[in-house]
Amino acid sequence: MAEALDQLREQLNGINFELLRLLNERASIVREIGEIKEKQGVPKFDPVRERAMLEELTQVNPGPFKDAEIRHLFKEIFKASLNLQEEDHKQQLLVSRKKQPKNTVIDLKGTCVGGDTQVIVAGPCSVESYDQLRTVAAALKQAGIKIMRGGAFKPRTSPYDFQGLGVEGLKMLKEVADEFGLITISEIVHPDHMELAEQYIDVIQIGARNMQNFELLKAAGEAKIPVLLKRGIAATLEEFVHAAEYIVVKGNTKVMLIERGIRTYEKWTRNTLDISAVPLLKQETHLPVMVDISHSTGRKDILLPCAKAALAAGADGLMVEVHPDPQTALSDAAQQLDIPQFEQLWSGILNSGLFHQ
Ligand code: PRE
Ligand code: MN
Repeated sequence: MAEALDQLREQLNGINFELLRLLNERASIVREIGEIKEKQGVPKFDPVRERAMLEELTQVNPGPFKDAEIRHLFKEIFKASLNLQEEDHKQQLLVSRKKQPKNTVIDLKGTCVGGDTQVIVAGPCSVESYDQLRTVAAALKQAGIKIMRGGAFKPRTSPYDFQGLGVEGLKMLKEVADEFGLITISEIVHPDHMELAEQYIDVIQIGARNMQNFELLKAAGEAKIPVLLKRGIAATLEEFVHAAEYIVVKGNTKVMLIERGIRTYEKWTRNTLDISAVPLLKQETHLPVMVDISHSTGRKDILLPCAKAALAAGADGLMVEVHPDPQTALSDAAQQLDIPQFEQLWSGILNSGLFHQ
């Protein structure tokens, strides 16, 4: 008995190998057909041809497989064959790893993002005063941190909330950054403001609410300085990656992505930090990927574990909001760290062994 079973299995093994060989031989021919169809500009999917083949096969089917099973099996083969043809000619996005296997590394005045080292971007939610900016800038400088954020144009949920200092805010950022030798990031909300950005800041941020503002993305694609693109509050990774493509296709290849939490039913955090976005974006694109631990959580008490998770997942950088006196902040008061809290977070990050400078 046992011997018969072994023998039958041995026979099946042989058939499996034969089927495997035949399936792949078929696939090679399918590929050649795909090439011809591509040249002729005709659709790869040919339901008439598929139906004709199924008809022929069921007509000569000797069993024991029923016609329905033969149809099912061959439909799977056709589906896989079609996938192969489409895969061969799929237009690869410029931002995709398939198009460019090597990481894009962005050099910000000597500080590289997307290479072997990580960066941290810190600063207030909004630019409010020279005093405020100088206090933060001094703390960053002291900590050896090079990149400062600060919002001048604030797209707020309510029109009655503080809307930012506008151009004045950008000028203040530049003055203080020059004084302390820092690199600056600030959000731009209007396509006409790209030259203004080039004049006063080092990196243009496109905010979450504008991730699919296509005219703004196109304008950022024509700008001469790098862009930090935030993931929209309800954007899929597919939409996020395509938003980045809008910028890159216009010629600006210096794009960094930043996961900033997505809207879910969870209320204990402001948004839900989608950690899986980090390895997925690193895998599917060649762009630097950062994580905004402040806006994703909206809290101050879980920043270190979230920062560690982001770094462990492969993030190229972190963003965190810091304000000299968060209670009086004109925006995002609840989530901004004061300077001692920030210093504590920073030493936790440095001691984690996950941050390489
Ligand atoms: C093939 C693949 C996809 C089409 O939908 C129909 C048939 C197949 O696998 O047999 C091959 C093919 O492209 C073709 O015969 O035109
Ligand atoms: Mn903010």
